[in-house]
Amino acid sequence: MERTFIIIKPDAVQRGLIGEIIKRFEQRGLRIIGMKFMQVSRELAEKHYAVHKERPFFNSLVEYITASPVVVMALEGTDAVAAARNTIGATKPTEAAAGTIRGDFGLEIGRNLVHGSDSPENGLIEVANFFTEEELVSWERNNDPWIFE
Ligand code: IDP
Ligand code: MG
Repeated sequence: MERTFIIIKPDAVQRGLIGEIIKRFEQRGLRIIGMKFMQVSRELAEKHYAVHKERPFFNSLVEYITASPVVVMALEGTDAVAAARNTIGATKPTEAAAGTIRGDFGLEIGRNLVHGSDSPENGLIEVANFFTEEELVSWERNNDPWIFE
């Protein structure tokens, strides 16, 4: 089953949106296999956002993601990467569709509330960057057959 990695970013945590955001992934049918509340170190932030290292916003991005605690999640499901990104919405919140997390709660690209992996390969890499194997739980939900055909 495909995996994706989610960060409920500092702005969403500060704004009391943790439950609201978890709810949306849960109701989408994605299965939580890992979740924790944590402070991201500068080192881990730079690793996570390494592809953006040369971008002008890299420093502010690292500042943003390390500014206060986050909730990280590993999710599993059918096309989990695409499903999660559709639930999150476009990178620029003013361009994100209403009904998405960014479209419902955000205005600025540097305060866009949530991270979601952009490919199945990166989903696996990012989950491994933030979780140990012992922190991930392999389990079956009773309603899995009613969500995964
Ligand atoms: P994504 O989060 O939708 O996958 P990416 O292009 O991977 O978007 O960018 C990673 C994060 O970097 C974005 O979520 C946003 O927080 C930040 N970001 C992207 N582009 C800009 C920009 O032009 N200015 C400031 N921050 C940006
Ligand atoms: Mg991205």
